Amino acid sequence: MTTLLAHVPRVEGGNLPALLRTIADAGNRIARAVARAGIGGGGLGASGRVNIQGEACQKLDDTAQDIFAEVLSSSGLVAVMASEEVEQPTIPPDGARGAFAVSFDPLDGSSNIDTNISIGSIFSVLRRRAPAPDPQDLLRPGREQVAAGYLVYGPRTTLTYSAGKGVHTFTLDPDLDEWVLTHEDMKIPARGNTCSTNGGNSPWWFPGMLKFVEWAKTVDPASGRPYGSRYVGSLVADFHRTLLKGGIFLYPADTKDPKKPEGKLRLLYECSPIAYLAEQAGGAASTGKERILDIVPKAFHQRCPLAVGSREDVAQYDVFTNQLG
Ligand code: AHM
Ligand code: MG
Repeated sequence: MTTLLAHVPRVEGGNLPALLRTIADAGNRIARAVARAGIGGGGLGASGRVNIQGEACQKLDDTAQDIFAEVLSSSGLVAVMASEEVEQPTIPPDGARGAFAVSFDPLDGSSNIDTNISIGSIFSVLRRRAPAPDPQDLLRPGREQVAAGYLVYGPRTTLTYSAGKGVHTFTLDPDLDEWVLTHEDMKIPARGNTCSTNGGNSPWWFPGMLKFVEWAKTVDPASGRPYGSRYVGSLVADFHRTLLKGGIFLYPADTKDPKKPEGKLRLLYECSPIAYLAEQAGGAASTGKERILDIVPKAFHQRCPLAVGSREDVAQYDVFTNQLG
């Protein structure tokens, strides 16, 4: 059996297989917490904490954050880490030994937690560049990632990762408590027939986005339109479907909230790792104007418009946004 440790390629200067194994262990623990939530009256609902984004945190957000922070801090592999749930990046006690700068969203799709819909964790890995652990090391374009991936806590617990040599998925065997390689060298179809977006935001969309969704709904059998509509509201689940079946996921910039002119999703630990996986699978990821992986981050919790999936669908979206804004 191919183990995760044996499957992850080595990189110079740091033990990447061990880091991925550490993240998989965190995912295994979070999956158990997710599966047990509600039993005995605990685990579900809001924790009372409000995060840096002004969002009400769920109890499982806090649990997942604690697990990720604990395993990464004690791994000896991490120099600095940023989380959706923590305002400033943190440096583990032995960060000076760490070869990697890691950004993560410990529990993505929080609004779905209480309804037993698939949720997950997302991570992005950069090589440490600074001589000493330095939060600024995290503010580098996504094309510099040495690995990225996500876990899905759904009907199955899966870990999908890339370390620059394709995209692969391991599935947790609950009987053996082992990660089993189930999908190797995954490729996104060049074109799909699904459009995934929160249509409730359409009153605030820009003309290019409105045009694309109208295009996707237009009857044109020759090009497989109209596209079907699928939207879970958990990025990990929506992207995983897109990876397997093709199509496009969109969370565009809009005018809904002047405090969020770039849409909702965050660059460091949502858009950038998902874009890396998409490109590794032969797909594309764009803001509508530029490649996600070329954006140089200015802030740890920076937001970013995202169009990701089949390369021909993303290219069509880029055409409309460049023409119409
Ligand atoms: P979260 O990290 O707080 O859960 O927020 C990110 C999630 C994504 O998983 C998903 O794509 C998006 O928010 C859904 O947002 P909306 O409810 O506005 O459609
Ligand atoms: Mg998220």
